[in-house]
Amino acid sequence: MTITITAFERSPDGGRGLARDTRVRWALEEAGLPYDVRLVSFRAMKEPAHLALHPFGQIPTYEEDGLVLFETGAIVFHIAQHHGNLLPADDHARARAVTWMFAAVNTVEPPILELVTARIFEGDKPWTKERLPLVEERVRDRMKQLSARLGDADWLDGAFSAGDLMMVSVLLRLRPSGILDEFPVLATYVARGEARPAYQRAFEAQLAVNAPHP
Ligand code: GTB
Repeated sequence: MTITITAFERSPDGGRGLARDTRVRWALEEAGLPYDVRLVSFRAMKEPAHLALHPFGQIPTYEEDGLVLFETGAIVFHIAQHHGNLLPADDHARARAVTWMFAAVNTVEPPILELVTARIFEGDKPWTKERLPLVEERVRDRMKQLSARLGDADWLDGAFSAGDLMMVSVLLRLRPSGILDEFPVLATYVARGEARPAYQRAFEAQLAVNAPHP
């Protein structure tokens, strides 16, 4: 079985873990699965060969034995279902871990992406000064709720799961705004995720792609 994923040839963050191939690499590392990476340029992403894999012309994609997947939630779920220890065996615990995966991409990630858009892509618009505080408040509301739920637990529901992998990955995107650090429970949770050896390997592999070549 050969697994191939796609990633940015040059990531805008210099390969510092923010592009979404990181979460797929992390899941593969947690599952102990070797994988190949095909690097794609922004131009190649919009060409027919890549669009055949990803209808929206994005990274990452996942190929395994004729199976082609896109959407990181679906990819991580597939990896977790078939390999490794990312989903509990108990039926109810498994359903709850999957619930956290959905919560990460469906409830927590949208306001964070809205914030990234407001800060970075719309930062120079005249209305951003008024809009930004509203967007930030929506993010803070979610963080308060998530922080209250996590409390002093290490992970969202018992042992580390694909739900935590997705949630930590989503929260990482918030760090550059400074808002993550306003919530020590969540900042510590993210740091706990980053400290996992599998995350470290994924991060280093992505960074290596983007390191300046001599
Ligand atoms: N919902 C999809 C998923 O989860 O798989 C979203 C995939 C997606 O947004 N992919 C982005 C992409 O291909 C890369 S991750 N963008 C190119 C395009 O749409 O043309 C988003 C991302 C990019 C860069 C940084 N960064 O450098 O900080 C962070 C996150």
